[in-house]
Amino acid sequence: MKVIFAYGGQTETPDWTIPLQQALPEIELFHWQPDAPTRGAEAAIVWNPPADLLRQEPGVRTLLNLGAGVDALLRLEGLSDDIQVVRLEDAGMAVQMAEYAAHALVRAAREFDHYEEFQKTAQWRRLPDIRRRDWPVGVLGMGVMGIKVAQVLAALDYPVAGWSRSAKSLPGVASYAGDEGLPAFLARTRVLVNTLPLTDQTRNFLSRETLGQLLPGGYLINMARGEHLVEEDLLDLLDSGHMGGATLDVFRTEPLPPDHPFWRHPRITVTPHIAAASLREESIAQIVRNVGRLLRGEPLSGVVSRRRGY
Ligand code: NDP
Ligand code: OXD
Repeated sequence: MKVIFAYGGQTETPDWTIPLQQALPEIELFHWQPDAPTRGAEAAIVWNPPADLLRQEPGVRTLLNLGAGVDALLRLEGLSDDIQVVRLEDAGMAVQMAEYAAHALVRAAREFDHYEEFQKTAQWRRLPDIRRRDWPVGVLGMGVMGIKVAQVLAALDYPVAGWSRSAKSLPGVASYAGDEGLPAFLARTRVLVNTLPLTDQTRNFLSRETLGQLLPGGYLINMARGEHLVEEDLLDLLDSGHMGGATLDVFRTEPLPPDHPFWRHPRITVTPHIAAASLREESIAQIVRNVGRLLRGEPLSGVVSRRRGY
């Protein structure tokens, strides 16, 4: 079986292809090259593939994504319904997402920004102790990422709830589900952590309407996709004082343009889409297992539902 490797339009990524080829001697792995003749690939291993991938290789019937989110992949030109899209499951990312959320939450709740300021003027000054019950956390999306985030924050003794399409049963984490569960979930939440996939249902989800229902002093941690957030609504809610701050890892336009107001906003922290990186060894191991299943005609793990969009 021939498999094409296309990583963000780059033609050389030996770090990944050499171990993949070594682990899978039964496949012929080749790099995508712009304007190359069709090689007859049946599967493709991709991250941000070039738009003409499927035109160049029309025989591809399986796309193995080197990331968890498949929103960009589902917009790929020529993606017919009979092509299966497969994502990475965890691959070392969930614990990093949890770490990122924990860092942002603890920094806000324990007021570490203030202590940083005090240090600049050598002030030995103690702020009032916090009460965890004043910082209830709500995790949007209780999949591979959301569950780990919720578990880690609950282990720090913050009151934690999760919201997803279907209800979950997780010790120490309250579960809210579907449209019916949303108002109560938002009304008990101060720190909202987003781990939803980007779909037609979740685009622009973080808006005046939803963020406006958070407890006063609300705080947003967006680690999922920039298109979830209506940017002007967040800025308005920060200006009005309803929201206390935000930590944002993902943006509608990446890289975030230098003149974007988020860069200089005193209560917004920006990071460059680094909440979690798929770990090379674990990712390669997952791809190898799935290609093995493909060769044996078995169902793959991590297949995306085209109907749900995740
Ligand atoms: P999963 O598919 O495992 O989980 C998705 C969760 O979202 C599920 O709990 C699902 O509910 C819930 N959900 C989906 N649609 C809705 C909806 N309309 N209403 C309510 N709940 C909904 O995804 P992952 O946890 O693996 O990844 C989540 C996202 O995290 C990725 O799509 C990606 O965008 C982002 N990500 C960002 C990274 C970064 O570095 N910034 C790194 C890795 C991922 P149910 O359980 O009922 O199906
Ligand atoms: C992913 C990401 O979806 O890094 O894996 O955002």
